[in-house]
Amino acid sequence: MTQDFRTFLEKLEAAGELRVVTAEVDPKWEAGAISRRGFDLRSPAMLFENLKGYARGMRLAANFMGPTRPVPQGRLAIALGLPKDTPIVELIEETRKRLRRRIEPTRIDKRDALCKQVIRTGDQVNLLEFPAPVIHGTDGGPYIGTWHVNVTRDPDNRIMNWGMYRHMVHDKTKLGWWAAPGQHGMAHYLQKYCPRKEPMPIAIAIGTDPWSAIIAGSQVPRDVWEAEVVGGILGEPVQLVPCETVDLEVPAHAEIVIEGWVYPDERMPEGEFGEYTGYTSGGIRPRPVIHVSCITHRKNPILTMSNMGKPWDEYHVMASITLSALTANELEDRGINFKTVYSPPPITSFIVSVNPPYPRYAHVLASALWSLKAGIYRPYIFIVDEDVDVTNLEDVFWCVTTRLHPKNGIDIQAHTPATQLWPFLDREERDNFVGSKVLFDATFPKSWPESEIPTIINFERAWPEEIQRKVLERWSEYGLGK
Ligand SMILES: Cc1cc2nc3c(=O)[nH]c(=O)nc-3n(C[C@H](O)[C@H](O)[C@H](O)COP(=O)(O)O)c2cc1C
Ligand SMILES: [Mn+2]
Repeated sequence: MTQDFRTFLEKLEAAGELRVVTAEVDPKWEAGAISRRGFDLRSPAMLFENLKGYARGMRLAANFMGPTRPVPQGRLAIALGLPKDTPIVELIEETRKRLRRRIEPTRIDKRDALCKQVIRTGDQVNLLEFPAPVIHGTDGGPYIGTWHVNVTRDPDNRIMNWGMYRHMVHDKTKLGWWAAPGQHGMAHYLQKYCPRKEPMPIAIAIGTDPWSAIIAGSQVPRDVWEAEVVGGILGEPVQLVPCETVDLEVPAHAEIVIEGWVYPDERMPEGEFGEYTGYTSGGIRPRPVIHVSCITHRKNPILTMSNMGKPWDEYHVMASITLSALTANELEDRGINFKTVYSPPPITSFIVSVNPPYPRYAHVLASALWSLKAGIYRPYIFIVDEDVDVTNLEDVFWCVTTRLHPKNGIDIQAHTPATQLWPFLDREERDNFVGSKVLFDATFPKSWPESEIPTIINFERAWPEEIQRKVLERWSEYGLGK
């Protein structure tokens, strides 16, 4: 099976989850608005084939990770090879299992790499050939990179890293870039290139198999090469091919590969951009620049876009599963007790169910969570008792608004790291990357004797077992339906 984006589109089509749009669509605003409306209606994924102002053969895919019914993460389930209606908890468990497996990538010959069907270097480089969408009506420009694999390399240990950071098009040969502090790509690697006064090589692989992009956009721990994680998820080695102008490797069958260099001290204004929090992201600011040295692509390339905003969007669909799974595995590795972890959209929180082994255990969980790379940017933590289904937000809200002691159950941590994207930050906090975090402990206190814990009034708990059994057995007799 070819590891590529088109194979995934075929799977979506087979499941009735894709439509080819042949009507002319303007990549400026119109495509974004169609896609956003599609989220609201839970419409199929979209492949736009006729883009206003662009050559025939240039295509744009949207909503391929958009929300579905009845389970929002149905397209991620399809990417896992599971039924579309697989429950959220099962998706997290399956992802946890596959994340534990690592398979080394293989290298294939350049002649066999579909991403090399067309190669443009030097004067031939022109980013404006591609139908980069101006997605939201509030965006500062066209974004060619909103769903892809960013490849960079640690200059010290030479380990390659995959991430996903948004890319605005500045002009024919320059891209913008935004990365939160704490991500490898910028804060970690670029900082290492600064004192050396050397440019940092970078490659952007757009339109890969779905898992390469999903894992690139997930908070995989530092120095774990995402290519090996993707191999584990797919159950086969990821196929890589070397770039043309930078010493990096990319998924061989990507639709489009952009290669380039980041000069440590250069900045250009980047933004505004609609973000996964469901808001604009806090303005136009000077941010790093990529000088493109080469573009390679498949014939009739498909540009992929994500359309972030108020839940649901693609980031919510994938990260609600991968963030939850990565975090659960890390807690398990540290020997921390918990039942289920879920990061619901807009993935600014964790909800954890647990039977606390001793009083104030919620603090152990919160400190562990906030110390994880996957936890730095989750400012809200909700700890609930084991009976609560963390993927059912009505259940969670019931618990939080009944068991959370308004004074004793809330703990605030001030002066913590923050991303500029948090809508609640004031200007000074945003400029200094400083914020606060809060723990809501909605478990009944472990210090209470059993007899003082209120009994839950639901079918399973408030009636004797023999009555429950009797009612279930006689249900059809009552004439109340199945
Ligand atoms: C669609 C999508 C867009 C994203 N855009 C950005 C971005 O612009 N900047 C950023 O810092 N993180 C962004 N992220 C999150 C990072 O990809 C994620 O934190 C990942 O861990 C980064 O990889 P790294 O840890 O190897 O640096 C995005 C994620 C997704 C799924
Ligand atoms: Mn990484």
